[in-house]
Amino acid sequence: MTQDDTICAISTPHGIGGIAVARISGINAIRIVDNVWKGKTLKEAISHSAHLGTIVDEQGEAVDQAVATVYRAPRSFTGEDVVEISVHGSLWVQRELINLLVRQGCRIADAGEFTRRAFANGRMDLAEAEAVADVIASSSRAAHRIAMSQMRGDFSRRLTSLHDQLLELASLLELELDFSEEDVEFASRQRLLDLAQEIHQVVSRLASTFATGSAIKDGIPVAIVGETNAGKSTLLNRLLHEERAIVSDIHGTTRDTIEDTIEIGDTLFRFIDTAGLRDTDDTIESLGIERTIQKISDARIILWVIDATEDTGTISRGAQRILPHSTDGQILIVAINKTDIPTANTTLLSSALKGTIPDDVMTVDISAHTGAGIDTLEKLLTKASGTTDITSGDILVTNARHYEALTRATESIDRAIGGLRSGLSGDFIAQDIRETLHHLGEITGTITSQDILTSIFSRFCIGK
Ligand SMILES: Nc1nc2c(ncn2[C@@H]2O[C@H](COP(=O)(O)OP(=O)(O)OP(=O)(O)O)[C@@H](O)[C@H]2O)c(=O)[nH]1
Ligand SMILES: [Mg+2]
Repeated sequence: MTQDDTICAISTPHGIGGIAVARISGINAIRIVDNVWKGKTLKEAISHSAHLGTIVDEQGEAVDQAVATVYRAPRSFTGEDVVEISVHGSLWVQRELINLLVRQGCRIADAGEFTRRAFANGRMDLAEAEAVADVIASSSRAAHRIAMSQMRGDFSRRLTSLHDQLLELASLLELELDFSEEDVEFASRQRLLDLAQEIHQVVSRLASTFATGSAIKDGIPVAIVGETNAGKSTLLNRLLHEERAIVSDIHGTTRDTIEDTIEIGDTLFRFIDTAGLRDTDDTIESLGIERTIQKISDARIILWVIDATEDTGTISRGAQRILPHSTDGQILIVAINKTDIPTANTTLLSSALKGTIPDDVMTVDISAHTGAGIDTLEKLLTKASGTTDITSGDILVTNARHYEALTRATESIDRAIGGLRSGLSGDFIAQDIRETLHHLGEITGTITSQDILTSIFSRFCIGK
């Protein structure tokens, strides 16, 4: 991949639309477009100006009326000369325009190549570039909010400031090593320790936001669990507003897990319907129940569905089967279902529940069949997701690559702190600090191999 050539691609989704936008970036962008353009000469156009004209082929035949917007280097998305051409969104026009541009000397862009150029030209750092992909992929307001804050550079600024402070102290420490015979101390050990501890705190806190951050991005996993026939699949269908899972009065209808996402309020949830929990000799059903248990452990929210027409034995059985698999960070919500049936023991079951589960567990009476109580359940889910507590200034880590780098940075700064406390010699400490700097740099892209860049940008779509 070189930067000397001029690249082009359709940046709008593939298909027919009102308009389609082609993006051209590179040293010859403006000259190439002028060759296929009848209207104001773009070479003379000022940056950030839009012009109405006609795209014409080599024979002078009009391809389409179009608007060309000119951005001059370095004040463009990529940092190079960029022209964006809006044409009518016919597939033929789009194809013809790209063919024309290629015949005039453009190369079709690789996936993510525009953003890669923006990174290479210092228009954004790596974390910001990755956030562009997240903004495009965001499917809920909460996910969008996190991606936007990252694209604006909040996360990067935080890291860069830590990086710079640490670099300064590492340099002092290394200077000291050059004067080792003279036994001087340029870098105050106390200042170094204070800073290392501050960095440890910030970096480990950032790493700890990953569980929430990635759940918000991919959908908060909610495992719908309970005994067979409790109405789990009916509830899944109700929450998703579609007949996603098979419902029947036969116990053990659901064998495998079924999951799908839906946005409730600002938050994307991933609801997972599971095989009902009961004692069984059936091999397939047992495998399904094993999966249920796995889903209980992986979920952020456990939604325990109880059939209100059952006696209180259902509560002790359910508690024994579900609670041992849940962990500290998870939230339990209990839904007493089938309240529309006259024989429902709602009050009896509620009081039996009180003796079994902690007081702060949220419970709600519902009918998955009629929809009663579903509003309340949705409110409880939103509350349990924790997304309402997030404000726009909060930084949440959503990217597995960043999480890994932060975890490694935490480990190396931890070693540096240990070394400082035990009065270890400066060169060992400097080594651990360098390592921390390396991991922080991996996130913003100050230290990144070409292979990593290629793998990151290849996940983008063409035209981005
Ligand atoms: N009246 C009434 N019937 C319900 C309600 N929810 C579910 N049912 C019925 O209860 C039966 C079992 O529902 P399912 O949703 O298949 O139950 P499940 O928990 O998924 O059962 P398994 O897949 O076997 O674990 C079906 O006949 C549903 O129509 C409800 O709120 N009210
Ligand atoms: Mg089911």
